[in-house]
Amino acid sequence: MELKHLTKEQFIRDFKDTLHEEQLIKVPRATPSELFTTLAKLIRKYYTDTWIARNHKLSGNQEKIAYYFSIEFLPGRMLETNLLNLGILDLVKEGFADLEVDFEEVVQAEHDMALGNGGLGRLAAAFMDSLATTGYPGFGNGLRYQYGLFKQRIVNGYQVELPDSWLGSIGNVWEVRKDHDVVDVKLFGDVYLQANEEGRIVPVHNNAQVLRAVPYDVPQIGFENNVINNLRLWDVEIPEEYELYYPTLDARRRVQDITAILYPDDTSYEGKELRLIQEYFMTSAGLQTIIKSYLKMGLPLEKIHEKVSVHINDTHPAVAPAEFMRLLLDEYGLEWDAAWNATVQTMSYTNHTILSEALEKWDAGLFKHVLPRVYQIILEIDHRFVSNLAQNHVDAGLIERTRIVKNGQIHMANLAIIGGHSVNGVAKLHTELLKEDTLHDFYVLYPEKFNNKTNGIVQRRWTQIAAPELSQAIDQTIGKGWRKDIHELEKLTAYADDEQVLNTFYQVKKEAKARLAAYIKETTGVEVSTDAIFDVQVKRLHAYKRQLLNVLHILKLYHDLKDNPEKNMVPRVFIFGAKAAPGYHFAKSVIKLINEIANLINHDASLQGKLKVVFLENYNVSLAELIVPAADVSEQISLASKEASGTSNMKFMMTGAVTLATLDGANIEIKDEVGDENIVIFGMDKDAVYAHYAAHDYYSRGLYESNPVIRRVVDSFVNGTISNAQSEGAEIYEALITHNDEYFLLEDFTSYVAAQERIDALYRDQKSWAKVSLMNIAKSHKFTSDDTITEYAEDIWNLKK
Ligand code: 26V
Repeated sequence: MELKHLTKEQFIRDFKDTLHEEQLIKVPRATPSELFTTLAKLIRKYYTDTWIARNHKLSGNQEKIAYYFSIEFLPGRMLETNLLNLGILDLVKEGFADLEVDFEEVVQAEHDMALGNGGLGRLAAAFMDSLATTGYPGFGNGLRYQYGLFKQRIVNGYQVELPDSWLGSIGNVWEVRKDHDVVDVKLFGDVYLQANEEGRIVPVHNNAQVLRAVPYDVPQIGFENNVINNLRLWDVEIPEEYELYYPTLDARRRVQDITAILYPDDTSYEGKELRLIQEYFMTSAGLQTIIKSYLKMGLPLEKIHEKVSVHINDTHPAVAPAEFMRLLLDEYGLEWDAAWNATVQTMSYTNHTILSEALEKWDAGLFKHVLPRVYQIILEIDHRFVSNLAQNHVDAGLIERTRIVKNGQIHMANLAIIGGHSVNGVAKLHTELLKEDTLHDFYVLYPEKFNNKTNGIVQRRWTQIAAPELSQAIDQTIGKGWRKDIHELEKLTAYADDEQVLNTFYQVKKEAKARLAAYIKETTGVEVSTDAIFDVQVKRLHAYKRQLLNVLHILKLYHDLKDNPEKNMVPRVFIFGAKAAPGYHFAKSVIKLINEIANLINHDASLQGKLKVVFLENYNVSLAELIVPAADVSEQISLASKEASGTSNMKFMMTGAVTLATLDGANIEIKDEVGDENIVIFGMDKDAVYAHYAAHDYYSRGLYESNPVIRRVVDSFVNGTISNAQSEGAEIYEALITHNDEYFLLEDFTSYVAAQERIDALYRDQKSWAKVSLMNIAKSHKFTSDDTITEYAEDIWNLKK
């Protein structure tokens, strides 16, 4: 179906027909959910031919394909993105207006697809969009969890987690189940080696548990280019022929558990058997299908790397090199050297955190029990790695530090690096730190494997969809070309002193703030003024991200205002959104404290509305779309060196917030783009942080005792200032003083306060503020994931459009 020629009238007819056929009703009676399902079904009809054509073309052309393996994908809602990318978003909105249907209500009937925790999963989803938009053949491979990231409720100030049953009664309207592509995955059992008829030594795998992997494809529609790629998500089923092995409901449930939930923990690595099974299940299923479709081209397997790239997103799919070896050796009879060469050239790996605790290590006994044959192969890879280096007289200590299997553990990052040809970090500083610190030993061995790929965001979602008024203001200023070529945003720099333009953008921000203010009022009951600075920190709750530093500053402002109610300051609304991992005690205490401090401050009339604190529950992609365009200040205040990149920093910049940041992750590259005058930087840099580590000279109690401002703020956690949070307050006090403030909040506090004062001063001068804001929008095009993915495609995967 040629959507180019679709008219509003035709759309309305199609929509009414579909509603009639599918739901047997007319528009006025339909619920938002029925309207949503109907619209989704109609859109599917519109794009199906394009999707099929794309799949045919790719298999016919024999072009190289990249497969992005990720245990998380976090797309959020798909309806508006799909409509936008098909080029019919405005047409549908107009059609619905004619039908007197509230389009926004229909949008909200879609449940967020939240199969990810945070930045890593959102990045994977962004890459899917950008692969389709740039036209590269790139497919996603992941798990179809029954339950996504938990739904957060705040009860009495505490986080409570509820299951996110995102498939609900509608299911996933976009997916297509592909029964013809099922594969089997084997777990457990015993393996021994035996000579076959030809005298080849082959493994015999007895008593294995056989599971069926069933793929569901979710279309990834490129922006106005007729390209549709697949995101393939695997579900688990019991093969019919093995049903007798699962006679009880309990036994069946244990199988379903494999794809039941997304692990909600990004704070501590747990060597759980079920998680290992999840990782292996999606990796094995994906690799099996890849090999099968490669072989259909009639090409030799030892050259598979010429047509296939497999990308390992963080260590979760890092069993891939070993599983690929298993398939090539055991299932397809390749010799070791040919298989290893193909494997290394096929695989590549992205690291997403410098925290070495985050690199997965599996207990060798557990691994051997679950994956006996893969374990043997890993031992062999490790053995060859060690003896090869030893023959080349590599330092024994270096070999020991980089080998895969040691001290009863399997080091998955080591496998991903040794078994692949590329390792990348996600921002310049992060990649430098990997080279000089976290992965330094590998950098010594394989300098040529290391490269940087700074993260990016899908600018279309954060402007055209989340900020329609802003997008119109950009249209009016520089024309519509930026919607197709984001680099045209640079043209905005010519208007940095144009008062009329600045004023328009200032008003646009106000409108977004008004929308958020209404939501805040509705969900929390707190009234906030759009004349106040909207100061926003939204991201996972993590000690290293330092939400607590933000809290310390709020307490300082509170004390200042209590001392002097006439204090001259621009009113502030501090807005938080953050989920804590369910078992992360400290993070949950910070949430409780934010909520109690909000209670204290929001109910204190003596503050004259100069200070408000809001914690918005259940932060997710859809809520981000409401919050981000409404922010004046973007808080990116992690301890320098800890935030690999950050991506919300890019989203805020793109919608005209001023970044208040440490020199960490991609903040540094944002600063390089906008210049020192258009960003507010504070705190220690990475060298200062590392100097403390080297000298072991950080002493928070000293700062606390010598600085009365710090002392007063810290004391308010334990002296009764904050009600209903005694134990949490004591815990924070302990972390800061007794446990020596692991993330150096107290040292950065003073420069953070000064930076906040610079924000206050800048905001008073409306024109200067508007100029900084505009410059941020103008320079944000640097961070489009379309360009990031182009770099992956060209430098790592070697793809053609
Ligand atoms: C995991 C763990 C596990 C063990 C202990 C500490 C710890 C800390 C963080 C994590 C999360 C790692 C994966 C992740 O989500 N990384 C994020 O990836 C984003 C996309 O590249 C990036 O922008 C964020 O800076 C990075 O935190």
